[in-house]
Amino acid sequence: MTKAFAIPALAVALAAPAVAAERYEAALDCVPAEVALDYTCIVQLSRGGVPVADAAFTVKPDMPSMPLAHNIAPVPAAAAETPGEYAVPLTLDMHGRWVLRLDISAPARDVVVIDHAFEPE
Ligand SMILES: [Cu+2]
Repeated sequence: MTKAFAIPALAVALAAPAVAAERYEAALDCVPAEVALDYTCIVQLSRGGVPVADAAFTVKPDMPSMPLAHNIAPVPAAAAETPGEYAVPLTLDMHGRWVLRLDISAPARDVVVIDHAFEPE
């Protein structure tokens, strides 16, 4: 009985280094706030399909179609209640297609870019 439990635990321990080498993945869900061009976004951060809790990152929006037109400062992400979910309040300059650059500093450095169309609702 004890051995049956010990084997899965060992398998997880051996798999850990492989997971650590994988890139982060991010899913994005943004809801327009009451003020025009304000959005409340939730980022789901994962690595190897596993939610990443206790991450530190900023989100910088930019418009690929309008180089140098916008200069929005990076917004720090705040951990939400669900592990792996982060709240990011964004105030944009206009509607349209934006690219969000996630600059992740912890638990491991990485950059993830998300393409997203922000439209009025
Ligand atoms: Cu623009």
